Amino acid sequence: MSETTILTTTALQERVEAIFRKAGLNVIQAGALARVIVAGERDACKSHGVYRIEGALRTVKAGKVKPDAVPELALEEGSAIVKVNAADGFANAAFELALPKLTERARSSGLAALVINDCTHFSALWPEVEALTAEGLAALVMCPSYATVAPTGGNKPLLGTNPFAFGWPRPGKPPYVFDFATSVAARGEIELHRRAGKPLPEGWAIDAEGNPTTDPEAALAGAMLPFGGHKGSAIGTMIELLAGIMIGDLTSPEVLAYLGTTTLAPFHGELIIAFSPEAFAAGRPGNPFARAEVLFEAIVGQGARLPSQRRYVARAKSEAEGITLTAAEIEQLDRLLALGLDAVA
Ligand code: NDP
Ligand code: PYC
Repeated sequence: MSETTILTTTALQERVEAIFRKAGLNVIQAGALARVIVAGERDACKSHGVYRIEGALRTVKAGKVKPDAVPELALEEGSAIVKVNAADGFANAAFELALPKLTERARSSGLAALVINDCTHFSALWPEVEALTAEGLAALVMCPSYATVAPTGGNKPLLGTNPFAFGWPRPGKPPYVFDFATSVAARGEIELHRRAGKPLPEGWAIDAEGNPTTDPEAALAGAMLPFGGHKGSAIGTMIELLAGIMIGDLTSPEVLAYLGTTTLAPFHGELIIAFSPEAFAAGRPGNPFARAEVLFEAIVGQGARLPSQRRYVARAKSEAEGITLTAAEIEQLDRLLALGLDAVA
């Protein structure tokens, strides 16, 4: 068995933050990015954990994200739309800045939306969702990525892997959260298969000629497929419309044209909608949280599991025992810390 190292979340946070600081990120960008990457690793979401650091640094080095960006909040009195401009920095710092206002407005109006513009977003969406469920709010989060997915019936990359996430608060329990790419799998999973020299499961991708493939290289050169056929294709398209065109930001094909590559983290916008279940249910019978518990119990009662349960189990283990990293991952962290941007091509 290869050697492994166990780190506490605090120790990993310090290491990842130090890597980003060495690469020239300011305190708010470095802190926010490290928090989502460490959370991914802690929750056993390898496709959005420490493996993503290199891509973030590559994007900084290519000049496609501003490492010292200071996001700016734009508030219109009485509006349910909170806007934050990430100022060409990472989305995560902009989200952290805008979260209190989004929460306040969702509570006072029952519903509020946060628009993040001009941001680079490469992380999972559940950190945003969980920040809102922790405030007793339900949440929907979505963003485009870059054109890598063929629409159902088509054979060329057009839509992004466009992640879509939802959360519902559960008093005294971890929230109900799902978070998935609208492609069969996240692109990060294809890259992890390529690195491990493993074939892809059938049905994930087509090659550049439009033929089904299980070869990760051929899939990266061809196109990924939407989940659920025409249904995933339609949801992916909706995300381009709502979290791209509607908020005046880039769609996935525009992102790819702007970056010219999928090896850098995508630059676009993000849409976050927060709901107060109490405000929506006011005047109707039953407590929405208690009624939701009946539904969750019925799901689990059939032997099904709730989404995010795997993550919560992994989180509890990481919190109790620390986060296990392979020797190769530790070596990579050391290299990135020692060399900064010189470590990436
Ligand atoms: P998965 O298919 O691994 O998981 C999707 C969701 O389904 C998770 O909430 C998962 O919970 C849940 N789930 C999985 N299996 C079951 C089951 N048997 N029963 C009930 N629930 C289940 O996710 P993807 O590979 O599609 O996406 C991975 C991540 O990639 C996401 O976090 C997404 O945000 C991110 N991503 C980010 C992009 C970006 O541009 N920023 C682009 C695309 C993806 P659990 O985790 O507990 O297994
Ligand atoms: O895993 O599909 C993905 C992805 C694209 C951009 C960030 N993550």
